[in-house]
Amino acid sequence: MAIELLKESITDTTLLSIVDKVKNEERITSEEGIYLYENAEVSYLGTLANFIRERRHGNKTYFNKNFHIEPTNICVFDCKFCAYSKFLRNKDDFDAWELSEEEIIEAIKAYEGKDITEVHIVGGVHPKMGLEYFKNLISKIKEIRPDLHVKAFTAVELDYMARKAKVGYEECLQILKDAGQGSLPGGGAEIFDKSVRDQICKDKCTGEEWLEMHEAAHNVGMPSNATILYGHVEEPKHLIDHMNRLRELQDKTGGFNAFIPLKFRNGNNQMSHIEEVSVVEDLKMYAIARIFLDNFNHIKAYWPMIGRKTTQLLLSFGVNDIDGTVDDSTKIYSMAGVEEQKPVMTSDQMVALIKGVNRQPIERDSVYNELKDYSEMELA
Ligand code: V47
Ligand code: SF4
Repeated sequence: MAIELLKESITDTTLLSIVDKVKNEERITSEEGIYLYENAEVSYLGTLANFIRERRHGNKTYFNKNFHIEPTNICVFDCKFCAYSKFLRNKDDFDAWELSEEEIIEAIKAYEGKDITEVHIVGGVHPKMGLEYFKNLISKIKEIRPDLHVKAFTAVELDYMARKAKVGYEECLQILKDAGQGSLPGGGAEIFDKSVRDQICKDKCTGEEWLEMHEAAHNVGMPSNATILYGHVEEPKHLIDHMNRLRELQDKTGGFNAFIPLKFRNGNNQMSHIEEVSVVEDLKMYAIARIFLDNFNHIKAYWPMIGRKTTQLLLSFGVNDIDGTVDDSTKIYSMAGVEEQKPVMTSDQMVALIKGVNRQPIERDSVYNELKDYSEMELA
């Protein structure tokens, strides 16, 4: 077994004891997590992460059929890493948009008859689009497509909505849930540590508020995802602190579905002077996430962001989910410099990507019920 061979090839006692912990399904500590970032080579991390991935999921690799709607790219906040920062854009810019309710409904209707299972709604934090607007919007979407799972709004958008409507987090979420919202995406988390947040996104909700919002969502019965933004000014201790806080909340609520590392991209933002990290750092980030987050069932690579080739590699570094077919109106990544300018993959292409590295493609719904096994599907 690869993990036994790994033990034979290393002498470092801390790394050896981490192998034993992983084998025995024991949790690693934060100190050990930092030690991995600073001392473990990528093949060691890959072997351990892949061992955990295959113990949990075998070869199964999940994807879903979804599309994105981004109501606006106007934002009241100034995140230094984001092309939508209020310092870079205002509503009169030629490329600013704010979709009306009718336009969003039209976008939903355009998918009528297509076997899409999820719509992901997320965007800039617009000063005028509030709780009432989004409650009505979700109700209308569900009237047209009762079958569609609505995954919507980062904790940052929700925090702003709740404050403006002068309601508590749970009340805000209950209103949206009653309107038909199914879950929360994981955005807005960035890095929870205050000293990093002060440098990269000082004026939006704090790390503590992000966690509080997700706890409230789990309390009202809405599952959620969690993200981390890596590869900028943070250090290993901040990455581990971030994941540790998530691990603690997951122990308490069990409400997280997936963890999604997001690589910082340096196009069109106020941190463009920072060089993007290499693919080796990507592999390390995902592998350590898989090793550290022992109570998260799924580690997801968001392929429009990280690219198709790295996504294939990551399927051997802890990742078991690659998100959706993503017929995408999201510009947040294309503006930040990612290669995928209009990220769409058909389910055939998703299947080919997964089969290309000898994994088993499984279509899932938004809460990870298996819908279809594509193993036997002949590729065109
Ligand atoms: O919070 C913005 C990120 C996030 C940049 O839950 C950037 O299934 C890198 O969270 N470089 C929003 N990242 C998107 C998000 C998401 C995406 C896909 C799936 C799910 C899910 C959630 O986008 C923001 C921020 O961290 N972001 N600008 C940038 N330059
Ligand atoms: Fe606004 Fe979100 Fe971009 Fe921050 S990351 S500027 S909150 S859209």
